[in-house]
Amino acid sequence: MNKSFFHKLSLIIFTFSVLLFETSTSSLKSEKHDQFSESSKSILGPGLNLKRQNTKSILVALSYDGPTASEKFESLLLSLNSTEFVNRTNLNTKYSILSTEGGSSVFQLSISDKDYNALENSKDVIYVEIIAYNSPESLTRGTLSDFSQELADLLETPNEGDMQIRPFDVIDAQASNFSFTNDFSTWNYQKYAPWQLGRISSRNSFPQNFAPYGQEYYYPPALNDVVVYVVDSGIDSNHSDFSGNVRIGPNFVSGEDNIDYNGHGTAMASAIGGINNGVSKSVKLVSVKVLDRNNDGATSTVFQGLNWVLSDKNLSYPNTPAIVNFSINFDVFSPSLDLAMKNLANANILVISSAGNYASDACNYYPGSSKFAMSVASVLPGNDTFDKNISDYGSCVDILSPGNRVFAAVAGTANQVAPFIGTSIAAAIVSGVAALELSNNPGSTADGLKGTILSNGIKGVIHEVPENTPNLMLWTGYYGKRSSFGYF
Ligand SMILES: *[C@@H]1O[C@H](CO)[C@@H](O)[C@H](O)[C@H]1NC(C)=O
Ligand SMILES: *[C@@H]1O[C@H](CO)[C@@H](O)[C@H](O)[C@H]1NC(C)=O
Ligand SMILES: *[C@@H]1O[C@H](CO)[C@@H](O)[C@H](O)[C@H]1NC(C)=O
Ligand SMILES: *[C@@H]1O[C@H](CO)[C@@H](O)[C@H](O)[C@H]1NC(C)=O
Ligand SMILES: *[C@@H]1O[C@H](CO)[C@@H](O)[C@H](O)[C@H]1NC(C)=O
Ligand SMILES: *[C@@H]1O[C@H](CO)[C@@H](O)[C@H](O)[C@H]1NC(C)=O
Ligand SMILES: *[C@@H]1O[C@H](CO)[C@@H](O)[C@H](O)[C@H]1NC(C)=O
Ligand SMILES: *[C@H]1O[C@H](CO)[C@@H](O)[C@H](O)[C@H]1NC(C)=O
Repeated sequence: MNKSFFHKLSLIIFTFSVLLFETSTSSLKSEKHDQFSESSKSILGPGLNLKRQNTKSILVALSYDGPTASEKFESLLLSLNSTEFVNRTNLNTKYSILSTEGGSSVFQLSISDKDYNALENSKDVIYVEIIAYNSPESLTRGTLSDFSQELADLLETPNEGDMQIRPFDVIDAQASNFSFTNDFSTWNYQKYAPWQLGRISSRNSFPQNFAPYGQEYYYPPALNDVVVYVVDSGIDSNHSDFSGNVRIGPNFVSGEDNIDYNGHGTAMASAIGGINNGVSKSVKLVSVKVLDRNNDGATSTVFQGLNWVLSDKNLSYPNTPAIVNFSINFDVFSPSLDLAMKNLANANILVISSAGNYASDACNYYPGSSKFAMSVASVLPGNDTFDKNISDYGSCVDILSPGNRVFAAVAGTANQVAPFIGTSIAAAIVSGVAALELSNNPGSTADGLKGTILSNGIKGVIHEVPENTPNLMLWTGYYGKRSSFGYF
């Protein structure tokens, strides 16, 4: 990406982590993706590298800021009276500084059990956290035959009403309070759009329309630039779904180059801002790589990625509101990530999170359960039914969005797409809508943005929504004419 590209950004979105927006010229956005896998919670990643049985890799946060932080930390280590930390001259080789932000400093080091216990009880320590490898829920890859089989079934038992191309002239009009113009003649139109885009730009569903690219997508003109940071496994910017709107940012994964070997980040970015598959086609996506080829990320790596986003935003767009797309779900609470989330909230950055792919109570996972996050659960294609096989549910869910067999780009290919399954891609779609609103209302606060998306959700149309879960379907506000639907 050349520099002028960035100077024009007005919004920034991260997929894994953060979406920021800015007010004036161009928009850049990126998203993170989520993934699911029942077996992937708290996987011990290949990089954990425990040196000895009784040694832990930890993060330590101190309530010190600024240049004295290292000094304070070193004297803390010396006060442990450990054979490991006897020597002030080489002490600085024993740890690294991850952050001196938000009134605290965070250090990473390896430490024995005994020293760990002593450290935990030290004065001035805010928290000590053992570094865990966390897998976001994996995105499952579906196949096109999932759709064609449905289609074949339909063709065998044709239902005239379902198969015809119908004029969509009866409009269930209802004004939204999105900041978009409701002169729909100025909106953009994508024929042969994937189902997820057809669904969010209509108040009505298209019953039994399983055609992969058989719907129409209407979306408002972008007035300001939006930037999305996709804090994820990277983005394959060479894929044809991206047209130069991707900036490859930093890579925090050691031992891997800055390529998306997993495909999660690329799918997220595509669902947010891909030319063919994305909700907000003019956003700029910034890749922040924190997940490895197995889609694992250490708490420390994720923490660094989120902090980088904060400082990059501060540096480049100090007065720009932002959104963070946090598609990674953890089954353990992490104090350092909580701190990062709090810093994002303080910076007026909305965090959009997947509810989780465990088909259980979203309140048991983080950050979906966090009050900082807007949490997204998943809806099936074709029949407006809650994805009860996979999606987390419950009172911690804020909104429902397409999350099963959502079409997005496949990393490592020139132009392949695939249907992806998981609440992270449902969250990516919400991020795309957030980016659309920001593009038209760059001054929106994080709370205002969340309020706008929630107040325009369609109530009560999704079937089989579990108890205590809001029956609220994502909607972009389009209620203009459609030419037709049902191209198979
Ligand atoms: C370290 O040794 C000093 C001096 O013997 C003692 O005052 C202090 O309590 C010891 N600290 C720990 C953590 O054992
Ligand atoms: C302490 O530092 C000195 C000078 O770098 C070194 O020679 C010595 O081996 C160190 N001692 C320990 C216990 O690390
Ligand atoms: C894009 O393709 C080029 C040439 O094959 C390669 O060097 C580069 O790493 C690719 N970029 C990404 C982000 O994968
Ligand atoms: C943001 O930038 C300002 C001014 O450059 C600086 O004082 C502040 O510490 C920065 N904050 C963060 C979180 O980087
Ligand atoms: C909805 O469609 C899915 C396929 O996408 C199917 O598995 C499910 O049984 C359907 N549910 C209902 C209630 O029709
Ligand atoms: C849900 O699980 C059931 C039982 O395994 C399966 O028959 C059905 O196809 C699944 N539905 C979807 C939409 O994946
Ligand atoms: C739309 O209405 C909701 C609920 O009253 C509010 O939170 C939000 O700020 C409004 N959005 C706009 C753009 O006016
Ligand atoms: C946030 O990440 C989730 C996946 O974890 C993704 O589904 C969602 O779209 C992202 N939202 C934003 C605003 O980037």
